[in-house]
Amino acid sequence: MTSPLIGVVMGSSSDWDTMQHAVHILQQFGIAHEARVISAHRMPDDLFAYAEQAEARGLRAIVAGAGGAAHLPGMLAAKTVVPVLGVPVASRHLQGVDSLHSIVQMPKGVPVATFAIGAAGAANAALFAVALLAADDAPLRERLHAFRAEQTAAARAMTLPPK
Ligand code: RP5
Repeated sequence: MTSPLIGVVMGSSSDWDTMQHAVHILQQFGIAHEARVISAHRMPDDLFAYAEQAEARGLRAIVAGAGGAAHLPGMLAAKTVVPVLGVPVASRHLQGVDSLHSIVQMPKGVPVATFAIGAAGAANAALFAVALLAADDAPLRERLHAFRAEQTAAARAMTLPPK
């Protein structure tokens, strides 16, 4: 079995609807990855263990999604130098603005790269992880160029309803 290069973690199985978009991108690019639920406040010891082992396990980035008082990405980043890409999951009461502020407002010294709320953020976090890996993987970089070219072609082919 190939060792995962990218970890996708989330605070609850209820985050899967959002975080599956990150996993789909990694599958599309054929990136070895793993997906796990690690709740910062319900499984703090597991969070610490995951972060402490991430570097030795060969993880190159961790995509971490959580909602509400979303401390999972920040606490992972506090315990590892592996880049953490944070995805704010839309919450029921504040629609993810709480998650976004919790993740993006890291104090100086421990960065979390923060993406958009919801599915777009999850997909973009995974695409960013692919770009990180592509820095020293020429075939992967070619696939990333092809992915962008497909999007360009699709946008150019867009039509609007007649007047
Ligand atoms: C956070 O609380 C999770 O990331 C999730 O977004 C939110 C709600 O979790 P559940 O109550 O659905 O398990 O920890």
